[in-house]
Amino acid sequence: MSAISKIDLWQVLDSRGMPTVSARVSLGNKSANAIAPSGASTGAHEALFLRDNKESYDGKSVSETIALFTKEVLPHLIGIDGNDFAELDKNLRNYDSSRTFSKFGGHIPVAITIAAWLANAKEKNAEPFKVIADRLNSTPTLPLPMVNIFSGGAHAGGAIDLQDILAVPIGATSIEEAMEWVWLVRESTKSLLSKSGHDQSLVADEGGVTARLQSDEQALQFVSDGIAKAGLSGKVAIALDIAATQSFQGDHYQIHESGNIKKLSSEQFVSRWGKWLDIYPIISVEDGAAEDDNDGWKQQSEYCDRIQIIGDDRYATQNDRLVSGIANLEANTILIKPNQAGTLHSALTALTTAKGSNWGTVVSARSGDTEESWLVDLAVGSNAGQIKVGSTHRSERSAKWNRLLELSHFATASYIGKAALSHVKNLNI
Ligand code: 2PG
Ligand code: MG
Repeated sequence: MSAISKIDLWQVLDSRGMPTVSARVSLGNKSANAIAPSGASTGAHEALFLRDNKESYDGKSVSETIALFTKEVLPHLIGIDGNDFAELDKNLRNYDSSRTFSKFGGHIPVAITIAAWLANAKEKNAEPFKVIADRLNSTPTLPLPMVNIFSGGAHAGGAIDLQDILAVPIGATSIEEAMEWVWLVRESTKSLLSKSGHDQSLVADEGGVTARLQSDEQALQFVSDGIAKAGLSGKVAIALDIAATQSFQGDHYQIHESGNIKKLSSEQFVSRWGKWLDIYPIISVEDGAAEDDNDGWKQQSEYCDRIQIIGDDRYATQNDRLVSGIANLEANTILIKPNQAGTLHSALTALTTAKGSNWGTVVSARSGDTEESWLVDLAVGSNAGQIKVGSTHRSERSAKWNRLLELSHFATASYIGKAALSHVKNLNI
């Protein structure tokens, strides 16, 4: 037992300059900080990020919720065993019992529970990943990275509809080689875009390249050509985050092509990207249908043998939503974002359920992230297999890759590589 002796909460800024919360949890004479990330393409089922909607920071501040939480909840958390993630989760939910933490928001509980884990590691004089590995009884493993190359959607002012086109270095045998390969793909894609007259002086929210193109498929072609130009065909594959919830208009999807708006039925929307699987080296599709479009999810399940079908908004790192997805055989992989769940314990519960059903797990950052790198320790310690933190560019992204490279340098764990995709029977490459 290691009782929480103090918790401090204060307002800081994330990578998009948006106010967020930082927590410091003290266990005995050890303390650690954690900052809550936030998304742009948030789903209806995830824990809320509540902003004050007052004058401060043009309505975006979080200081009022912090003050309210500090008054109403914090005193009740003092004395709780900070090593007991489940107990901390239970106590936090006592004061905000809705699944989405609608009273105080999920940003405060996630910052507190992550900080408690990190303080716990300091107390034990152990690396944070080791604490997670011991907790889950798992073998620490360096994950296969999924790296953003081209951004669109909510991460790039709607340059194209697709949110992310990512590179997956399936042929690399070390994390060092994997990082160099995806870096080369980004450079060659950028140079192809530049040569075609698309200004490349700016980067998107997650550090990816972007351009206002005629269609999603044109962007896909650029990345595919970028892989070939880098001499990495067959060694680097493509993953898509379609973020379909963003294109869904209640009963149809709306996309842009050659300057025109097109309305697509659920069936047409899924078939549209389904055809790309025969043309491009796509091995993974995230949120290929909107979060509550059950027909779309049923239709895309036919691709489970060829690619990873990942649920992000669909499951929102919520265990019960995942359990139904597993029962429906509608996908084979879950994205794990701690702030969607609202607490570390809940995120680990979903991750454990997924692994227990031979589903893939991809630990993911948010588009509004921070300079912290605990996400890597979470992925390594839980043997998640895969990690997605955006591009190689921008410090909040490189902070995570650099932690991964640090763990590799000190031979902390072995690199999983392509084996992370062993839950897909006949990989589409
Ligand atoms: C996603 C994430 C990260 P956001 O959709 O997977 O890329 O984006 O944080 O905006 O939800
Ligand atoms: Mg997503």
